[in-house]
Amino acid sequence: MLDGCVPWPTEFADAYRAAGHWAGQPLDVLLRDGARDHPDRIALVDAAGSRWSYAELDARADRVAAGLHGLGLRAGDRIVVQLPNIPEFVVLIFGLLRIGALPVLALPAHRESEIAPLCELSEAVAYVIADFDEAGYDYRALARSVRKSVPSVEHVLVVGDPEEFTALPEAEPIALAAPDPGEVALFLLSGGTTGTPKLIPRTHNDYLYNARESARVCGLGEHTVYLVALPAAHNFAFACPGILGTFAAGGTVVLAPDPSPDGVFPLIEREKVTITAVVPPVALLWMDAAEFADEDLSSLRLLQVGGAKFSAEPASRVPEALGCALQQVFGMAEGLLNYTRLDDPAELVITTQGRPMSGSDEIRVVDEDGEEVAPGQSGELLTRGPYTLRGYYRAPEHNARSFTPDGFYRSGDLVRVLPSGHLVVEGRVKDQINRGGEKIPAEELENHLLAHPAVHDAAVVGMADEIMGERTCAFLIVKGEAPTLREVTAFLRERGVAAYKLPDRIEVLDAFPLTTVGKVSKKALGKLLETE
Ligand code: OOB
Repeated sequence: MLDGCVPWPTEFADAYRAAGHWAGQPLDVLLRDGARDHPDRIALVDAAGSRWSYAELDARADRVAAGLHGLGLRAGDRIVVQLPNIPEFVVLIFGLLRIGALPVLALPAHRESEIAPLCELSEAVAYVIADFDEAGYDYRALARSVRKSVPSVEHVLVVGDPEEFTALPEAEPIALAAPDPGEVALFLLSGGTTGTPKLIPRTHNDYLYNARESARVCGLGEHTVYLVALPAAHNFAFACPGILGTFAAGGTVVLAPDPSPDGVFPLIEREKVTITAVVPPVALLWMDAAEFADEDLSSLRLLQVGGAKFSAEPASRVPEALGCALQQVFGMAEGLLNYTRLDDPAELVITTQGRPMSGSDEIRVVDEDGEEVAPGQSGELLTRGPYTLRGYYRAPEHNARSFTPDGFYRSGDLVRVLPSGHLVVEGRVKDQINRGGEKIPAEELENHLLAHPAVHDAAVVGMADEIMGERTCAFLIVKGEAPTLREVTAFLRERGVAAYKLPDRIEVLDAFPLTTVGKVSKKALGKLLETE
């Protein structure tokens, strides 16, 4: 495996192959096979209504692959991709897979403080952006500063007006060697808990299994019309089953620019969408909006909800409010996926976050000492399996903490396992805030806050919120006059911090409560918010 990655031990790799999980094919077969078996079927539709058949998409991916090769991109090169939900995202990913170059999937919301470290860590040779996003943000300005601070970035490729940069290149298709299926195909971003980004290597074998098995578990088929409402680059929308799973099933992918009911409902009606995936706050919004909507949503069969805990009460209202079934999904970019099944009793679908996708997923629930808890008791979820990473990219010290010696990933999630094998997520032990599915590593935000001249110390915690699940509160110890929330967020924006990571509230204290070993007690800080 690529230098800086941790491979599965041989006996595990052999077992996953023997079980048929690892097919020994490049991820790219998802499009190649579709173009061969049903060339004229529609693979992709954008918000404006443009359509590409499997054959057309395949041909365009070949042309982009040749164009990228012509620019000098080669197998093993890392390319940071930051695109909205546009057809070029799909074309580019397959183009990169065909030359064996490795996409690093950033989110459209990321800004300089996320993109620059990402380019640095991956030693990216290229950075791909759109000219503008829906709200008019100009990514070329971001690219200018990234290029200045990260010398490895030779090419900035732009979908739209490139200005001084390069347009996404296309050329006559060329013959290219197929990549080794055991190798890394792409990198996903971890939600993270530390001050620096973590990259998750996903191999052809493991991600192909992730997509195909998700498609099977979620009942996808050739009549599936999957709506991409979340960012396409997020694992959930990309491969759980998402875009890749829909291609695996020979269905149609429809791209929505954003998840607002105004944007999405007309698309559901126009394209007769059958399935989509959202985070809990979006599900709540859709349920409220559906009551007054004129659009016909009756094509919708399944709403997948995940990324953060979806409470039982709204979960129970989904079928009535949206006229479709609910599936709860508890997943992570690191690998493990839990799905409630289509034939599960309603009680399990409403009150659990699903059970592991694969029979080869191994689950352990442990207490603070790492000892397995009694069945049904709550503890930290550890996992190992055919599509769960064995280590983050180039992060040996972090890996020593995030994995057990026998290769289990420490998820940082508190769960309890029911006799049926279904998991209930009860909380978390990792220092991260989950703001409606968007993950904020506490340490990273604290480091940015500490850079403010009036901040002596900072500790961020989540505060319960009915819609978002959690919002972010920054506790500060200040030097001199305390800054206002407005000043703090303006300062963070100036530093290039993504908008979703900005604190919703600040509280100034004289001192932080400490634990018995003298660390800042986030538990006690959380209690301060509860007792209001
Ligand atoms: C998904 O992936 P990530 O990498 O953005 O975040 C993973 C973390 C989990 O460790 C857990 O803390 C939280 O997000 N989470 C949930 C959850 N789904 C994810 N917490 C409670 N209930 C749920 N249903 O978020 C992700 C990846 C693939 C599919 C779905 C979600």
